[in-house]
Formats: sequence, C-alpha cells, structure tokens
Amino acid sequence: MEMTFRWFGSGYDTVTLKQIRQIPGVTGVITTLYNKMPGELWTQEEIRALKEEVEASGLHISGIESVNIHDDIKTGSGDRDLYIENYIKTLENLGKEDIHMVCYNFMPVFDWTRTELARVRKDGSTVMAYTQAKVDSIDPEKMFESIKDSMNGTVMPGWEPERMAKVKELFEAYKDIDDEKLFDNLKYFLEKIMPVCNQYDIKMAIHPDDPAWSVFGLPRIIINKENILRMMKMVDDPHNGVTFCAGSYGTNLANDLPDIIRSLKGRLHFAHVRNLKFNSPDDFEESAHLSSDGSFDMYEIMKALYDIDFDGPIRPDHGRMIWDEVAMPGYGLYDRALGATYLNGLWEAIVKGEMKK
Ligand code: DNO
Repeated sequence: MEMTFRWFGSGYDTVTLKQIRQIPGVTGVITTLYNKMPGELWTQEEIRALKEEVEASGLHISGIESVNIHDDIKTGSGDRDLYIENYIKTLENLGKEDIHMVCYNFMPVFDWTRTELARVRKDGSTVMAYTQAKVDSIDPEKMFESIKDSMNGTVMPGWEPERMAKVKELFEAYKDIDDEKLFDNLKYFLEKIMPVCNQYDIKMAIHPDDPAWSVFGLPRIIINKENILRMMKMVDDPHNGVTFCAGSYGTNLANDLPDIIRSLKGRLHFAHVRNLKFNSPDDFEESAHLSSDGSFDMYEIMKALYDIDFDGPIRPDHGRMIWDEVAMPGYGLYDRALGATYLNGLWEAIVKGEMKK
C-alpha cells in the first residue's frame, strides 16, 4: 500500500503540500480539480498543471478524489450521454497524464451526510457527528443551512453552495428513481467508460454511501457487501472497482469491515481508513483513528488489507479538529497526520509480524 493524504488544491485547502510532504511515510496526494462542477470536462493542460504543482513539492498524485458524476447520469435522464462523453474525455486526459485511480460516488443529491460538524468531545477536540433523529426531523432543503455556519469558511466536498441551492429540483429529479433504477444507471455508465479505463489502465473506485442507508427517502445502493458484489459482477472488469471506506461502511454496525475487505480482493483500488465511536446504533461521532478511541478494531482492518495484498493508495480519513486548528471539518492537518502515522505503525507491525512466522 501507499500512504497518501487528501489535498483539495491551492486556494481551497488550508493544508499545504509542504506540510503534507513533512508527514513521515506519506508519499502521495489524492487530489482533484476542486473548481470543476459535475459533468464538466477536465482538460489535459489543467491536469498537467495540477500534477506539476504537486510534483514540485516532492510528492506525486496517487489518484483523484473525485471526478464527480452529473445527476443526469445518476437519474438516467436529460443530457446523460453528453456528460458521459465528457467523463470519458476526462478519464482519457487523466490517463495521458499517467493518473490511474479515480474515486467517485453514485449518491443521489447529498454526498456524505453529518448532522454536526463540530461536536465537542471530553478532551475539547471537535468532531463531525451523525444523529438519525436529527435527519428524521429536518427538511432536507434546510440541511445545508443547518450546517453551513460550522464549515469554517471552507467549501465542503459534495456540499457546494451552487448545488445546495438546487436541492428542491434535485429531489424532484430523483422522485421516480429507486434502487433498481439507480443500479441500472450505474451499469449504463460503467459499461460506457470501461473501454477508456482499459485503454489507459484507470481503476475506478466507487465510494460507498455515507451513511450506508437511505437518507431523506433517497435511494442508496453502495451500502453493504451484497450490493458491492452485485455492482462488481454487473460489469465484471477489474477496472470497475471499489473504495473501501471504513467510516462509511462502518456506519452500519451490521457491516463486517474486515470481511468486506476480504471479499474485494483484486477489485479494491483505494482505502479510506478511520474510526467511528458509536454512542448508540443511531448516533456516532468521528473519533481519533486509534482502536481505543472508537468502535472499530483498526488492527483487523489493516490486517485484512494486508491479507488481500492491497497495493493501492490508502489515506487517513476525517480527523478531529485539535490544537486550535481552523480548517475544513474533517480535513485538518494535525489529526489526519496522527492518523497516517498510526496506520503506518500498524502496517509495519503487521508486515514484520508476518515475516517472522
Ligand atoms: C467525504 C468523502 C466523500 C468522498 C466522495 C467520493 O469526506 O469521503 O466526499 O470523497 O463521496 O466521491
């Protein structure tokens, strides 16, 4: 595996490439052209400029998170073929710049959903948190309003104000879409892009829905082992793969995380590893990465990755806000750097322990 760090780009991220370069063991960044709206074409020149900027810092681009999918593709309506055409050209341009992993999601309307962006913990750190009762009691159109003041002046991925202004229209567009239709539309999209992925060896890595169940009555399909196996089988190509995200699959306590990882051998292209602390099955918060701070056994997660010979990029995921940092919730420097170091420590122990056997 390669330890990486998510970086949103100059002008968007409070964390600099120089800082990332100084985190021990981190060699690559996972980045994006953050100004691009879903459906927009990424030119080769724009990608090259991003790549040169990253490489000038001594790091390299290990993958893209995300090239976002236009809602017409997800709903299978309007201009979907045009947007797929743009997606194919974008993949081609990425391939020409030697970038071979793309993370994306197929979540309707909202990307990841949290009800609090700064819940205060006993130690004074703040974390993102989710309470089902709050989601059940809020009008989805008010969701953005309810969290925007805690975004620390940043634009959070999937919660861009331009998109959120259109929430009502978006809900309307999804009114006839159920899980089966969403699966069909995903299949249609994947079949169209597989040739370019094969040509340039681009590994597509679908990100799970977070939380891993339906919110606001919207369909959600990338939620458990059964559905991911179905997704991989319906377009049976190694380039049609998966992002394992512990914090997303882990929202549903019925998901056995190491077992999910083991079922993805050969199709797992990217891993987000973090911990959650459950206060009840309907209320969780994003704890520090350590097993002892949350509800997951992080050793078992890393061991499962080792056992399937995972050799893709891995990154620490949402961190707490600590040491008075002001950054995008979940994406500060300090706690994610601690997370990277901890995950690297687990990995070293696993590798050396296995060698001694
Ligand atoms: C949240 C992220 C997601 C993820 C997208 C992938 O922090 O994990 O926004 O990047 O769903 O497309």
